[in-house]
Amino acid sequence: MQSVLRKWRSPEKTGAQANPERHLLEANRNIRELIEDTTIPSAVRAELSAEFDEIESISNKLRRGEIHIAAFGRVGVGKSSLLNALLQRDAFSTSPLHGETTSEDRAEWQSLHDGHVVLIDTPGIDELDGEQREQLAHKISQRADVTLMLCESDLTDSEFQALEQLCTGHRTVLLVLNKADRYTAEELELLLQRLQDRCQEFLTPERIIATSAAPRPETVIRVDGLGREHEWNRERAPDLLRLKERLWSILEKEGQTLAALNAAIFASELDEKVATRIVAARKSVAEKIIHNYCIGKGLLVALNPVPITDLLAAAGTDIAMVIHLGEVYGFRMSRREASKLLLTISAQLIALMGAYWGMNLVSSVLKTASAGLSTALTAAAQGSLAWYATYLTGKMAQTWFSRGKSWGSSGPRDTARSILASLDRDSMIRTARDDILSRLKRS
Ligand SMILES: Nc1nc2c(ncn2[C@@H]2O[C@H](COP(=O)(O)OP(=O)(O)O)[C@@H](O)[C@H]2O)c(=O)[nH]1
Ligand SMILES: [Mg+2]
Repeated sequence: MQSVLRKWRSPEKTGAQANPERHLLEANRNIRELIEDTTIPSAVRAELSAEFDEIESISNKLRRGEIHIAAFGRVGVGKSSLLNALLQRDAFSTSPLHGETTSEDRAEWQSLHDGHVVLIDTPGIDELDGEQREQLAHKISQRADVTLMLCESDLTDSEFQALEQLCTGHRTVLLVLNKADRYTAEELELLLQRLQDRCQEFLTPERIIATSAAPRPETVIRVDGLGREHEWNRERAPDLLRLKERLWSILEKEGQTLAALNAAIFASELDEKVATRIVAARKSVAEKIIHNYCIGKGLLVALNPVPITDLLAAAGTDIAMVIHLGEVYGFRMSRREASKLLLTISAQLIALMGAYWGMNLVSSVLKTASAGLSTALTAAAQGSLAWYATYLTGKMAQTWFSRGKSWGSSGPRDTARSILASLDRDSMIRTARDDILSRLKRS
């Protein structure tokens, strides 16, 4: 299978800036290849259907030339207010009391020469528990081209964690200290300094910006000609100048590149996810196949006993098993190739187990048999050895396929050693014997 072996590299930002079209094309091609890859097991596809849908919508977003800016943060920090202030209209509902925004909400902001900017409002992160919050943070950072993480004072621990997580995804994140109107100039400077210090590992200072999305009216006192004081409230306009400047410089410089880059990162993350699931799915299918051949061979030998040493030699069923396992890993094997592989495998197993196989194992398995001296038991004992030998052979072959038709750096001997070491031989043989016995009784 191609996409497991082919490893997509996450595009570097600098590279993407140099050639956005190429990244866009690459992202789209990777997405298509992934969607059309017929070797992806249907179970894996079903499990990842949400991601495949997401990829589809990202690809539509790219086609429409949309850039998404999302506001993110605790309830009441002013996310909806900030987006409204950018839009200069009340597109998102705001509330002084509690989270007014319960789901993702969007509004179109401005047009760019090659697309337009969409603002996205999100529910407050503190309304959800830790795991959900993390998932939401991840989901938003996956989709949005620019994330505005809002706060209204120094960061709480959970805000800090959420921000750190957002920033690890290579995405563009701005930390916005909103409600700046509530602080004096000195307090604001100290707060910004504190945020810069705390976040220096993952945010440069120019990515931390103070705003007043919906400043409270200020109280003004005027003394008239008679020395009397007059007090009144003066409305204040939102202060978003620095944020707007920063956003526009990002959008102008990176614009569609940002969108293409994010799509590419998403596609490569999805590819990795699919690859991991495919590895797991293949493994479980391979296990089932090996198990079926074990039973088949075990019964065959139980019914037609052969000399024990022959159990380790390649036989027709083993060739079929190897070819079958190869298919699971996307390799088409000829009988000749399969026989050659089996020769290597049996050589390793004989070398490692020969002596033991000859004496201890046989007597230990036959121990129970000799007590009853029942032919069925003796046959089952032989069959269970065949079962075990087939299992080892299958495991060896599976390992070879899973490493891309290679023994890797360790070689076949070490591979056989570590497989043997990982198995509880006696209990496997007992299980095999019971299984064979019960099937023999049934037939
Ligand atoms: N003083 C002050 N209050 C603000 C500012 N921005 C928003 N608010 C108030 O904070 C409250 C919550 O705002 P909202 O936008 O609903 O927060 P959200 O839950 O993050 O969307 C509202 O009462 C807003 O008027 C600001 O810059 N300064
Ligand atoms: Mg809101």
